Amino acid sequence: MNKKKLVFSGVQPTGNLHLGNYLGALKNFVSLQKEMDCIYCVVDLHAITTFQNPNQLRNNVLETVASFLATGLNPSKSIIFNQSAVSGHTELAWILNCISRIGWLSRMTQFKDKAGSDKEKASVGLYIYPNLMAADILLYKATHVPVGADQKQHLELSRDIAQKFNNDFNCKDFFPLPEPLIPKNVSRVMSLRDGNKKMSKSEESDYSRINLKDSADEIYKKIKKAKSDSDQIPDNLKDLEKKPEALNLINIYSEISKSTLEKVLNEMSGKEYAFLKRKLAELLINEIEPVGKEIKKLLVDKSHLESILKKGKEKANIIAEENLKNIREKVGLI
Ligand code: AQP
Repeated sequence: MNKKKLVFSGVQPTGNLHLGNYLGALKNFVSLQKEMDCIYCVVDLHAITTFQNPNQLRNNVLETVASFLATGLNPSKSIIFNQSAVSGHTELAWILNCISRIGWLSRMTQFKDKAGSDKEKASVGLYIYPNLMAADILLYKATHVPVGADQKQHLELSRDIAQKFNNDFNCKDFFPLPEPLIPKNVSRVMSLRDGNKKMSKSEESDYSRINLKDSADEIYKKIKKAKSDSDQIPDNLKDLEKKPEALNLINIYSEISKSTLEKVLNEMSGKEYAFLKRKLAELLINEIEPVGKEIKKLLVDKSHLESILKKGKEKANIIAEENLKNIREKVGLI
């Protein structure tokens, strides 16, 4: 770990990873691993901010590691571990709880979405989750954080917390201000059932998302049933933007086919949605089915996945402890 730039990102083990996680985060994780030192974390402590069945959680942690490997992360290049295995995350989170402001947290839109209408019943953990996320990043003094657009606000909060720490303890540049790396084209993959909601693991309907473990048949059926309309595909972006579900399908198509939105609109305009859906299903099956097969293969050998987490934890802990020593000193903790 001698290069200056350092990437950190996390994924919650809250269920099957899906096309949104893949296009919004995992693909970026893999390409960054070629250029920079990277730390990728299965953020199990974030997952428990909403109730998780313990056995299910254990399985989901291993499945998330399998998904990391199946999409191309290499544990000898990147550090892969689970958050709860490195206690520095919670120690720094406490310190940052004392830096972060209630007013800042109360502006976080994800809390409002996840807590729903009865906020009094949401866990305190869900409310202070963005402070733990800041600790995850700052514990390693990470400079770059690849995330989907839904995490942009939390990243901005991490920057505010880092800046306030540096000011409060008079240590300019102690924490770098982490930069979000958000994919340009598909920063937010939307639900296949509602083009105004993001694709999400916790959405009730499995038809709202393409899971990385879905079979060719499931992918085909889900795309076929994806919400669209009986009109023809428009020939310009302005009209397309009035149809969020169609825009989502076209966005996914252009990303997977590595084509621009304009080119895709040229190819598709005037055609029925059934035509787009058939072509999109083919592309997705080509890209996602091999990943799903690899995840299933990797899950057969759980001890291999556990050993990756163990080695990753040891490497992560060395960096975390070194940084924590300096952080404690700055704060005045003996
Ligand atoms: N729909 C999405 N489009 C683009 N990027 C997405 N990400 C998640 N959904 C989309 C990105 O994937 C990374 C890991 O996300 P996460 O699993 O840690 O948490 P999340 O954003 O809360 O994802 P889900 O699927 O919605 O999980 P649940 O339902 O458990 O809350 C992040 O970089 C995220 O931006």
